[in-house]
Amino acid sequence: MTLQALGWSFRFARHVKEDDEEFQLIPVRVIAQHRHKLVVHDGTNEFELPALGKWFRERQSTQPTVGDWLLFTQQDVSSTLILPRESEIQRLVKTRRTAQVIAANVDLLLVVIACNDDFSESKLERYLALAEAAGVEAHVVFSKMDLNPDYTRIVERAKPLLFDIDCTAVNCLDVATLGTIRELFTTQKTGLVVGSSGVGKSTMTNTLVGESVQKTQQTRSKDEKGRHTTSARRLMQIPTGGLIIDVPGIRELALTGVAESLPRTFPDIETLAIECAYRDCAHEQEPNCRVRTAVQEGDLDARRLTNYKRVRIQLSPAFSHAPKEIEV
Ligand SMILES: Nc1nc2c(ncn2[C@@H]2O[C@H](COP(=O)(O)OP(=O)(O)OP(=O)(O)O)[C@@H](O)[C@H]2O)c(=O)[nH]1
Ligand SMILES: [Mg+2]
Ligand SMILES: [Zn+2]
Repeated sequence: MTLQALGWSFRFARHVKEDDEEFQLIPVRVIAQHRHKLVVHDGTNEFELPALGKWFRERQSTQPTVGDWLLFTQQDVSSTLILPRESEIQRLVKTRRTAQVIAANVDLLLVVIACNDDFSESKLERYLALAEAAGVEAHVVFSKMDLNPDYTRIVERAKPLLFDIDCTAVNCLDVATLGTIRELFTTQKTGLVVGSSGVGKSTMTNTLVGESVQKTQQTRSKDEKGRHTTSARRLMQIPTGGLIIDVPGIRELALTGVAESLPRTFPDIETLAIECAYRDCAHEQEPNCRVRTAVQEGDLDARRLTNYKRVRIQLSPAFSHAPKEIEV
C-alpha cells in the first residue's frame, strides 16, 4: 500500500513544513481508535501509538480520531502533530453533553436508507443537510431493494429531494449491485457510512471490502480478547480503491460548523426566498413572503418548509456554542 492509497494528497501534504522533515516526522493515518491506543499506518507498516495524555486533556474534538493524518516519529512519540482536518463528522454524546468526532477527513457520506418504512422525506433531507453543512459530498444508498418489489416507488419519492445528488438502489449482500458505489471510491476517497440501525451499513461495508477484512477480524479474535470493544471504528481498504468507515449503532449525528444557508439541500426554497419582501424573512408572519405563497398555491410542500426551518435553526450561528444535533 502507498500513502496515496491511504488517502494522502496535496491537501494534507501542504501542511508539512521543512522543519517536520528535518525532525523525521512522517505522515501516518489513524486507521483505528481504541481506548488507550491509536493504530496508525504509514502506507507500509502499522504502528500502535499510546493515546497521548496531552491530547486527552484538550477538548475532545482535538483528539486524534479515525481518519486523521498525523506527523509522527518513533524516536519521539510525544512530538506527534495532528494535521488540520479537511472535514469532521461528529456524534453527540448526550450524557456528557459534548460532541465526539467520530471520523475526520471524510470525503463522502454514504447515506443508507432501506427501501421500507425506514424511508421518510424529512430524514433524507436532514442527512443531506448534515453532509452539506460538514462540506462533504453525499450519495444516497437505497438498501434492501431485493426485499421490496416496489422499491422504485421509494426511489421516486426521494428523487425530487435530491437535485444534483445521486442515489443507487442496492442489495447489500450482492456485490453485483454495488458497482456504482465502488466507483465512487476509486479516486482514493474516504467514505463514512451512516444510516439507521439495521439498514445494512455493515453488510455493505463487508461486501465492498471483501474477504480480506473478515479474515483479519477472525485472526484478531484468536489473539485478542474483547474484540468488540476494541475495534468499533476502523478505516478499511476497498480492494479496488478507497477507504470506508462503518460506525456501529450510530443514532445522533451532530453537525460541525454552522451553515447560514443550504443551497444544495434546499435550492427550491432558497431560490424562492430571494423574492421575499424581507431579506432575512423567516417565512413565518412576514408580509409578501414568496415561500409561504408557494405553499399556499401548492407549489411547495408544507412538510418540506417545516423541516427546512427546523434544520436551519439547528445550524444557525445562534446555536454555535453548542454541538448541533440533527436527529436522523
Ligand atoms: N435481503 C437483504 N438483507 C440485508 C440487506 N442489507 C442488510 N441486510 C440484512 O439486514 C440485517 C442488518 O444489517 P446490518 O448490516 O447489520 O445493519 P447496520 O446498518 O450495520 O446496523 P447497525 O450496525 O445496528 O447500525 C442483516 O441481517 C443483513 O443481512 C439487503 O440489501 N438485502
Ligand atoms: Mg453495523
Ligand atoms: Zn419568506
